[in-house]
Amino acid sequence: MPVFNEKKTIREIIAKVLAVPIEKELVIVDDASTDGTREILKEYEDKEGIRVYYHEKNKGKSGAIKTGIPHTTGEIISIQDGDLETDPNDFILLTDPIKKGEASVVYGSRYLQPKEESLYFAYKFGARFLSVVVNILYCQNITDEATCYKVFRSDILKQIPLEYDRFEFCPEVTAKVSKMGYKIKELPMHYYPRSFEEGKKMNWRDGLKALWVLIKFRFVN
Ligand SMILES: Nc1nc2c(ncn2[C@@H]2O[C@H](COP(=O)(O)OP(=O)(O)OP(=O)(O)O)[C@@H](O)[C@H]2O)c(=O)[nH]1
Ligand SMILES: [Mg+2]
Repeated sequence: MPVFNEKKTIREIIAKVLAVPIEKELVIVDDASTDGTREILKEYEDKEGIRVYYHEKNKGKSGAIKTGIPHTTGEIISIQDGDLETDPNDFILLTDPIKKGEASVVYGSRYLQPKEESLYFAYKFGARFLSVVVNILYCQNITDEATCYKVFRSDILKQIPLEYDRFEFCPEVTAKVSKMGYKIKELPMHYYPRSFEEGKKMNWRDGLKALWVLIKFRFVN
């Protein structure tokens, strides 16, 4: 769980993750939060099943994920954001194909659920457009490249050298698992989008950067 300034939601999302009836550990990386999140996380340091790590300087979502990955011990790794946009109960469905050996990489898609929701048109358009780019450049068949529910067999994720630090985790990991030859399986996930007022921080520049990263890794190793 990469976390940056999520004091309003951090307690609730941790409780929700812990309540999911599957065997798990929660590795939290605080990305040098300045809003009091860090102080809240201190309370969780000794709690069973949770480990907390802290960045001294803010790096970005990918940077926090990179710090967390080597500290995981399970057979499956999923990213979980520190906000309340997702429902951790979806992990039951999303981990199932990996447990059964039917897939190695599973993405939750916000666009495969019957009640599709996205607060801002530009985000939806951007996510769909980036998915089409992935499908063309990397021969995948996905609808939601930017989803935060990306679930991996952990040996695969641990092999991937991640270069970027900010929001490039999604395009970089998608490009790299594709180049390793893995077919991404998509399943529906719940999604409760938050607004900028509620703390959303991504913007159109992150979308352009994602496009650039997808094109770059198609042609460069
Ligand atoms: N914006 C931002 N988020 C960070 C950073 N470091 C870690 N994060 C965490 O990364 C996650 C995603 O950030 P969000 O701002 O929710 O981004 P989003 O627009 O919902 O995009 P998604 O990645 O699709 O969830 C959250 O859990 C953040 O707390 C950082 O430096 N900036
Ligand atoms: Mg979010």
